[in-house]
Amino acid sequence: MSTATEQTITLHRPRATSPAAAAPKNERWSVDAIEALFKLPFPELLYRAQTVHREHFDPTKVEFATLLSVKTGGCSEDCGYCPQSAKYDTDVKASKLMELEEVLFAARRAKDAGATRFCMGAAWREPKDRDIEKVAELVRGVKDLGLETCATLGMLKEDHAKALAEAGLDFYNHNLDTAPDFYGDIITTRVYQDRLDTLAHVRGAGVKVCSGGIVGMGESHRQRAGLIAELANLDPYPESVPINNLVRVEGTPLANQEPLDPFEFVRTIAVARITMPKARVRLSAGRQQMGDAIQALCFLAGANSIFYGDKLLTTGNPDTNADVQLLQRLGMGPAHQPPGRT
Ligand code: SAM
Ligand code: DTB
Ligand code: SF4
Repeated sequence: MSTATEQTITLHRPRATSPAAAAPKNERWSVDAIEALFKLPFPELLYRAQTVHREHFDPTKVEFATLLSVKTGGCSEDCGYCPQSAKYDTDVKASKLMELEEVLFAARRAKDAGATRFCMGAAWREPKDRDIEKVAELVRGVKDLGLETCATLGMLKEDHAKALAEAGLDFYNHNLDTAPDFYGDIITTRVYQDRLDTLAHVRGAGVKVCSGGIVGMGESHRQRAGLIAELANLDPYPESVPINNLVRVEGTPLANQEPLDPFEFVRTIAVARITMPKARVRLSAGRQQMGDAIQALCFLAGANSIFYGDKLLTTGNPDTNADVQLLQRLGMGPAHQPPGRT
């Protein structure tokens, strides 16, 4: 068994093509090796993460992805973190799928504000045939605006993945959420293998995979390593890896969960960067509660994507001005300058 301290960092040449152009290839990671990375002294871990990051990306550039909840609340699943589950008494009101024009209005606004990717989320266990037809229409419309498209609709069957691919879907987001041995503590209405099957259907249809997880749900140190091992050992590993810090929402079973040490969150980003060198590692939910200094550390640890816009799905996110200013203060900027901006 190799430990992280023994492991040498493989240095790759920066690629000529865009980072998401080809599916990333894998090195196999043991949970032990990943746990050893987590245990490195903080400066050593960040140095390693930065070294890997710079081999593949410009460390001053951050991708902007905007989220829109196209179908909110009333979900039949019991995910313990989620304010959209019908099983919990939260402030979220259930609504039906948004109309095309409403979605396009939001997508145009996101593009004008500088987003390059538009991610549509629906509070479904899984979409039905008629839902897929409607979402395919949304995907075509958003794609026509010149944005990258992403959807997160729950479990996806093979034929549904193909239909979305044909409509022009670039990415599908479906998170593994946590380690296999902690999963049953958080969700009982579906199993880990369902998640892996969905990711296989997405890959099979030629859609790029966006998959990550949530930390701060009461998982152990080893279980955080276990989540990263599952993601890094997907072959190929995901092109996008959202790392969410639990947003504790009143009414959910995790509302009173003890917050995670913010440095442990930064470590999770660093370990994701080291084990999935070519992925976009997205600093996702929880930024509003995190403060500028921890976000800056996350960028130093290799995060190079954020959700951009003042709302995630149902909870708050820093407003776009705050994000632009934070990046300016750090001498950083968006990965793709929108037309007309300098
Ligand atoms: N219903 C679909 C599904 O579960 O795949 C799509 C939407 S679901 C809200 C997308 C992801 O948001 C979840 O997998 C979870 O990782 C993340 N999420 C939901 N609630 C969260 C919370 N309170 N804090 C952090 N992340 C959360
Ligand atoms: C992901 O990993 N995080 C986003 C996106 N994918 C869909 C969702 C975060 C949701 C946070 C809670 C809410 O706003 O409802
Ligand atoms: Fe439903 Fe998705 Fe929330 Fe789970 S995470 S309750 S599947 S909306």
